[in-house]
Amino acid sequence: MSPATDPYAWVEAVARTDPGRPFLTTPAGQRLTYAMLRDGSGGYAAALGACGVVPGDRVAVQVEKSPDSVLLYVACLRLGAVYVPINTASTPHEVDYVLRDAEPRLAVVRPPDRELLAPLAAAAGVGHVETLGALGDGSLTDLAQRAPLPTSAPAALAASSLAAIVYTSGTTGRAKGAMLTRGNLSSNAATLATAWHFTNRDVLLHALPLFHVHGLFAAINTVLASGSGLVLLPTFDAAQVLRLLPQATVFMGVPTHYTRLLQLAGLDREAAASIRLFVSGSAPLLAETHREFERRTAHVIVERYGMTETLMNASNPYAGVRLPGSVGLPLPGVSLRIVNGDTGRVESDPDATGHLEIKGPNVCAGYWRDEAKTRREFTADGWFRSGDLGRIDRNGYVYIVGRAKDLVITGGYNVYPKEVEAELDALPGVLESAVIGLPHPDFGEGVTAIVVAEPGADLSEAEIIRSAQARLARYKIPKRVLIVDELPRNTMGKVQKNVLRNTYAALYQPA
Ligand code: MLC
Ligand code: AMP
Repeated sequence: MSPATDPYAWVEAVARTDPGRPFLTTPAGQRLTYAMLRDGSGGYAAALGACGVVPGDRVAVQVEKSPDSVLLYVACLRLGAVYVPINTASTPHEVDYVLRDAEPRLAVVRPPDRELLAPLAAAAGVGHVETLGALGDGSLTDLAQRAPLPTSAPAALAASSLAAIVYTSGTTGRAKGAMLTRGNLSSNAATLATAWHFTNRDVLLHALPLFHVHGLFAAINTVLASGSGLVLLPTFDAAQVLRLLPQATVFMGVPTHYTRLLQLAGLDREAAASIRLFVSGSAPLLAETHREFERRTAHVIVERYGMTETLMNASNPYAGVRLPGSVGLPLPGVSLRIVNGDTGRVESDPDATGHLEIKGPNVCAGYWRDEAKTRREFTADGWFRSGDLGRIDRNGYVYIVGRAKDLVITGGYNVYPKEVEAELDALPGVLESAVIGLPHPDFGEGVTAIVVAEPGADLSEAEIIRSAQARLARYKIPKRVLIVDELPRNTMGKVQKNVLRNTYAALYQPA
């Protein structure tokens, strides 16, 4: 790992000492060395400067994954601008919320979206809207090519300065921006590079989206921290991943990636022979997937545990026992504790189940412009309340056993039922709804809505899904909507989601 401790300084250090070192390749034949990463990000940094972006300004980005989108991210690191990634599936309604909340100086969008999003951006007070296309086309690229390259090295930025705001929905249904500092990014990436034995000979096969902490920080920053390279795929396509495994040494994915790979007959020892490390995270990896993957490839997947607000917290060991069903040991420098939900006391008994709390240099600085939520989610002594229920065994292995937060994780994406219920309840003819996650063979959990119609209303599943699509990103749309006469309630009148989950547990299971 490079001695520098800043995510952009890693780039400069490798570009200076080993400029021709490969950084990124694509199946289409694009190639970037570390020198090209430095210069290309310099071009985009100059383009940002031309739009008036200065350190601390937010840059909101909703673009397709491409080498240029990586250059844009690194340009923000280089300039000290705050990168605000937006899911490419987010609807204009959802983008509007982020623009109003983050108040970016600049929004970078896909070329065809400009017409639709520019008026929203203007109404939200965003000064500039530029475009970046999947092929490196667009007005921001034009600016980057015209702007003179910076001649001096970028100023050093404090570890405490903001590097990114990543929006994550919450139990209230409104998305909140987790404020991640340069120190959060660099400490976590350096820790992962060491824990996972990255060297500059590694090549990461990158099939994750770039708008979440998994694909962006756990993957890209760990590559930067170790001066290694990556093969960048625009999306996850199981057959393509299988074909390209021989070009790589590391693969990181969500459990759905692994279950889809397992469906391919060609996944065997030979196909995975060049890989030294498979990592899974963002959602629970079923022990049976873990075992089946080992049977087919002789590789034991390293499962790890992370969150938007904390980056990576725990990982099964590189050298040592990788336990199926456990997310491993707290990463060096990260502390995890279990707190009893009734007494509020820290559990000292190994194996006691309770609320998982996290402390360390990986934990975010709080929520953007939301002190009340920041106060709620952190304890007085500075621990972050994860909202996950867990236990830690006597050997220090951490198990996620459930969630205190009402959350569905589908294919590695978080969906907060409250947000979906609010949209469904607003539809004409809907009296009330309950959104739950049910076991799903592909996505792990399938978002499912149980809906009660207003008296006399004629609701159909297809119509409800169609109406919701106008407002919510497609991964949040219920895979099924079941229309019922009433929702089960306890004596306090609270909807019993556990009863619904039990009643419909087999909904997505093959007959
Ligand atoms: C796509 N769809 C999903 C979905 N992804 N629905 C539910 N859950 C998902 N995750 C929808 C599509 O919009 C489409 O709907 C339909 O499902 C079929 O699409 P698909 O072609 O099968 O989906 P695909 O493009 O292949 O995407 C599936 C996927 C993708 C698993 C490859 O979702 C993915 O890359 N997930 C990774 C998420 C991730 O990076 N999470 C990290 C979060 S960070 P329709 O209606 O159009 O037919 C974090 C912290 C940590 O959690 O610890 O890492
Ligand atoms: P996000 O807010 O999208 O970053 O999602 C974070 C949540 O994903 C965590 O709070 C956990 O609930 C879940 N998660 C991440 N990794 C794992 C894992 N390996 N096993 C179980 N849950 C996980």
